[in-house]
Amino acid sequence: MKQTPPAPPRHQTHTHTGSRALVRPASQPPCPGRDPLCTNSRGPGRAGSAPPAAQRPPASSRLCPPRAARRPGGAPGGRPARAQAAHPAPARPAGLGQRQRADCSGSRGRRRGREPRRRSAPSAPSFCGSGVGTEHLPFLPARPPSAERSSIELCCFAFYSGGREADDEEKIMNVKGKVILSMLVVSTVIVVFWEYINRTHSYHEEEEDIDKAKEQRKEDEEELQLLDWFNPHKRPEVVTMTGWKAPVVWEGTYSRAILENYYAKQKITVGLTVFAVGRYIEHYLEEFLTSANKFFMVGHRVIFYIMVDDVSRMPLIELGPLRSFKVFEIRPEKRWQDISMMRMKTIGEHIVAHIQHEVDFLFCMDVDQVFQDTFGLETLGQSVAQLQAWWYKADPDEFTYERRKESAAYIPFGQGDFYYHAAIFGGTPTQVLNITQECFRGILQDKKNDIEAEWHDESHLNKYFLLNKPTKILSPEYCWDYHIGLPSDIKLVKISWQTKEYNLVRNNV
Ligand code: UD2
Repeated sequence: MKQTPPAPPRHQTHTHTGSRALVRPASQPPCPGRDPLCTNSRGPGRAGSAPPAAQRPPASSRLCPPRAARRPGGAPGGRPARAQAAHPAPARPAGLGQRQRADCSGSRGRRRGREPRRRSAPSAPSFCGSGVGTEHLPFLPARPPSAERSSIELCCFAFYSGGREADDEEKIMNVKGKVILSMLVVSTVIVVFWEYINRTHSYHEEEEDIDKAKEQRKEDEEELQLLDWFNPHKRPEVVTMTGWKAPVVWEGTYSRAILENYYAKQKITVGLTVFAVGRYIEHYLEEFLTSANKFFMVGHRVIFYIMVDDVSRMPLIELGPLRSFKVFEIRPEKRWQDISMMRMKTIGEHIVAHIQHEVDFLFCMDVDQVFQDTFGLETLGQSVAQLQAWWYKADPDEFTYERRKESAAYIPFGQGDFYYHAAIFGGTPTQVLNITQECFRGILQDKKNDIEAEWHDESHLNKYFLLNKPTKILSPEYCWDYHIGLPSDIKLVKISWQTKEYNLVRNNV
């Protein structure tokens, strides 16, 4: 099945989507009229422009509907600007209407100024706007004050009354408003606190899960060592075991059947990062991915992490079952040396951001190479290094290590185990994170000191593996250059170098 590359999961996009989801619609009209609680007491008209009493329904029918019907979105009209100013943007929990009621005292003040104290002052407290205010009263049929009060009171807690009784009621309503407001504040605090507790809890749980997985992987690794998957004596003509007892995997030294049986229970996922910037996309990427699809961890779940500087130029690739890929757009550096070195930074960032949760093992490879045969389970380990094809028989003093003391990659003569190739390295996400972070630290230090290691990221990688011995080493069969020829110890080439056409693919040579 042809798979088209998905849109690169740019962080901005996620962030944008996320924040959009959080944003409340700009205007949520609570209900028509100026006040959400007294909505249809006035209808859409402005204050002071109420229809004559004859045209209006009797007072009882002007009672506010049940609160639910007056909640945001219930009717057209929208909340007037003034009301919005009194209730700024933050989303509120249930009980919004009550809060609004408490805030409505603003309209009361204004009203008070226009009406004689005798009539309006007591009436306003919890009036919630202009619905049944003093301006209405002249249009009301004449009724005894008590009847007037009781009917209007039902509506919006507003009523017309004179004297001390009304003053008392105003006070009561003020107190009620304050109580409701306090309850709202307390409940908001509780909700926020609850959310915080929940988040912290799930974060710790996640951390614990990761620790458990790490522990489990370590146990698995130890268990694996007891299995008879590796026999160093099968290839006596080459180095198959390091001084620190790490296996050097050559064709013929491992039993893939034992490993398949062992990993069948584990259901592992293996990641593979590859970078193609500039002309490396057209020149190498398709062949690399097509061959990786065919030979990399066949029968196991694989995620290809493809870093390009232009996603629109991604080749269409046909992936087999259990294979998926993620494409990321990265910023291209001007110099090829920086493109190569900055991979360390980018890989580290992606491990932290998501890869650590997605795979059990991770490999990082150059793009200018092609898989030729199965690159399988025998390559998996905590930290895996690759022997450089041109140097695997040489004496360490001949290696092209960085020899200048000023560089962070410096390795003095007389030291060194192997010359490792930066075109392939891997391990568990934690170990690869450490590798990339340490190498990038060295690269940055060199930049600060105005020095660049002779073989760039590869020099820093060699320094890293000198100080932190790899737990597994791959023979040059895993990354062979046919320009060397085909000596008898190279039994089966798993990956081969592409011809280096630097003048065609690099921006600067
Ligand atoms: C050698 C090493 C390589 C690295 C480099 C540092 C081999 C096969 N590889 O590679 O691992 O240590 O030396 O000097 O010997 N890239 C781009 N666009 C560019 C430049 C680089 O995508 O314009 C990426 C690409 O994935 C490439 C990798 O960086 O495979 C390394 O660059 P290179 O292959 O040009 O460097 P090379 O062959 O000297």
